[in-house]
Amino acid sequence: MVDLYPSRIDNEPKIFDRKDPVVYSEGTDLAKGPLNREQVASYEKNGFLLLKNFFSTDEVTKMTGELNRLWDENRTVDSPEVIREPESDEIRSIFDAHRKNEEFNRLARDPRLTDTISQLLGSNVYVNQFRINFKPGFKGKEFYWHSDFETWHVEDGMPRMRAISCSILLTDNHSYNGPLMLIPGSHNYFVSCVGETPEDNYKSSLKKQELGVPDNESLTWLVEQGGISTATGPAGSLLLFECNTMHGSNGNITPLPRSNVFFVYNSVENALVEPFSGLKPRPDFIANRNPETPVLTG
Ligand code: AKG
Repeated sequence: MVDLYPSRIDNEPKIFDRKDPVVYSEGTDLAKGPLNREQVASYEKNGFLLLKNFFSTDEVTKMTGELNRLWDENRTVDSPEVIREPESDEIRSIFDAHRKNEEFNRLARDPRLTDTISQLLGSNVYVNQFRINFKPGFKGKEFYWHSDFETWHVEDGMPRMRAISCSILLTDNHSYNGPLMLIPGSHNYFVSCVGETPEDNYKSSLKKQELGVPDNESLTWLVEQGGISTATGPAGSLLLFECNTMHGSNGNITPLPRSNVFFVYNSVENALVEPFSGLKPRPDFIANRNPETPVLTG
């Protein structure tokens, strides 16, 4: 397959124009919702959309209960799905919990999410990845700037930009406890990064990403074009962001934890192929290579 978005190949970083639509539905399919015209236009322009108070207080209480349970259960568990902070044993992320946890499994199939993503991606969708990012008070470390698509393309073989992350805020995300920062409009450009991907890069990159991150000049250019937005809001808010939107977050030195869950939905028409790095694919708990067992819509 032709590599439309080559990265980690050249010695010099480059910026390419996006070659894919941002919103795939058209006409009556697009108009039937759930998002209204203004919301779709805002998502298309900025590469993300924040829907404050999307989930009810009861729903947030249930999800938070599960989150705390997963945190306690995995505190000392040595499992590949549980990623720890680079300089401590605190949990940084838990992957794939939606396959075993009833509440997150139900949520992954919630039509309020899947219908919205199908509306934007113009097809049925499946869960390509699920992760919880804990950012505990005092100790939660940063996530450096990156486009998820760059990694998913190079390391997982995602062919086109046709995937969306749904991030559910499970604690209040303030300007000061490490909320997600996004560069509006950055989804329209692909930053081709430098560096060669080693085998099993994910074992270090999920703790601290050093490859597949943009160079300072490209990042400065993107920020000059679009500025920086922060996705702040109360627990229960929903952030949708396009797979190529440049984003990152600072560490959390406040006492207030910041925990968010992420469902990544991919179009069934964009199933993963061989990684463009030429290396073996990352494990299934990071990238689902089997859309036939979808969490689906229609
Ligand atoms: C990632 O997990 O790839 C992120 O960029 C999340 C950053 C965050 O949780 O602040």
